[in-house]
Amino acid sequence: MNRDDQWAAGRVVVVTGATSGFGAAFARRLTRAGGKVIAVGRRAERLAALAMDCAPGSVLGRAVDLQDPAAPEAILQNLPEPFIAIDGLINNAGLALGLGPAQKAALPNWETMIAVNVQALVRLTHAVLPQLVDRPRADIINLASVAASYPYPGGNVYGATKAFVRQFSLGLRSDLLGTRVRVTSLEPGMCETEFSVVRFGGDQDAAAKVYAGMKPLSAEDVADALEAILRLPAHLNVNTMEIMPIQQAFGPFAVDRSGA
Ligand code: 8X3
Repeated sequence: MNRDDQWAAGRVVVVTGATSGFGAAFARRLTRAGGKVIAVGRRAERLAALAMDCAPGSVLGRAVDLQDPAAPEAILQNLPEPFIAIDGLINNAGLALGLGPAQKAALPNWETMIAVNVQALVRLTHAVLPQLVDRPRADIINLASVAASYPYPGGNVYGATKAFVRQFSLGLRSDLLGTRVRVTSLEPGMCETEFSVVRFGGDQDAAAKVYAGMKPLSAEDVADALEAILRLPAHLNVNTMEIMPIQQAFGPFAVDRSGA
């Protein structure tokens, strides 16, 4: 086995949002390469299906709702021996709710995005960090978004939560100087997963329109990016990585020309 093939071998990685999309793809990728995954998600049956799909004994499912303040404890307590030495945390769980203007948004949608994308992420990171700093090598990969850096109409609180994730990741880099913990803010653009179905409250047609006539990223593409980051030598930290489909780019500034 050469050095590159060992990028996940023997590692124990917590992956949140593992029941679908990026999270499930990350879990499959890590376990295929010899890693062990503590897979976190709300739906126990999906976690069981994921475990069946991966190498026997390589996935430990933790069915918890990350909005519960007790979630980190529930994830980390009584870990069986093969999963004790956590050396990776992939904070992937997150969601967008709504794409309407801020002045018409439902406040509960904003609160849920903040609870999952920000609050739950910092809680779990806080709980896992003391273990990571003791490892000879460890990684935190936080799933932000291109929406962290580029505002777009209707992105309001979603983009703001992802800007938090990006800045929190960079802040962690500052604080973790002197440890062997690498931190990356991974920032995908348009990707066809359940993301848009959730954003539009289950409206499949509205979700499909988002990707009409273009080729979005897939969860496997984002797993490729994750693998590329983790394969890099341990002394090299990717601070941020933005990826977009080639058919997505930036627009001009919007101007209101309804009269000066
Ligand atoms: C979502 C990326 O470009 O669909 O995180 O807003 S985009």
